[in-house]
Amino acid sequence: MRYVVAGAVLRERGGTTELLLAQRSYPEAVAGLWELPGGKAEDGEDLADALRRELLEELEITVEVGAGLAERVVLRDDLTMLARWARILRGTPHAVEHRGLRWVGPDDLERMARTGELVPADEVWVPELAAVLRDD
Ligand code: 9L3
Ligand code: MG
Repeated sequence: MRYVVAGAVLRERGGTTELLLAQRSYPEAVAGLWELPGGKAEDGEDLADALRRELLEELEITVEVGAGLAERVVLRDDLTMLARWARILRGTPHAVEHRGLRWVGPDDLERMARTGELVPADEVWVPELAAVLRDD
């Protein structure tokens, strides 16, 4: 089994919590849609290490990786995706591979889910993400 690990990167802004979304530039089917950034772990690679590596490559940020979100997503028979909470330790996110980046609150996130602006595979996380964004 291979794993894709995605980061639910949070920041605090003026007493509210925001989530980092990244706009995919490929493949064609999902180009323009927004996702939790991340990518495939190498065989045998620790999943937290894989997420730190992917976010450094894709966004030029160093993150602290926290707990996992509840849901896992089966992408293919041999490929499962999971998400971990993360916070930036160093750097400012830059869209190295993505078309764009944005920080969203719970209302933005839910609106984007309703209007089909999120990558379909990531929609399962919206209730948990929105709940934490409202709670914090
Ligand atoms: N994927 C879906 N949602 C995400 C991420 C990071 C990835 N939040 C899917 C898209 C690709 C596969 O996982 O089919 C590998 O991701 P990447 O290496 O192209 O980012
Ligand atoms: Mg990626």
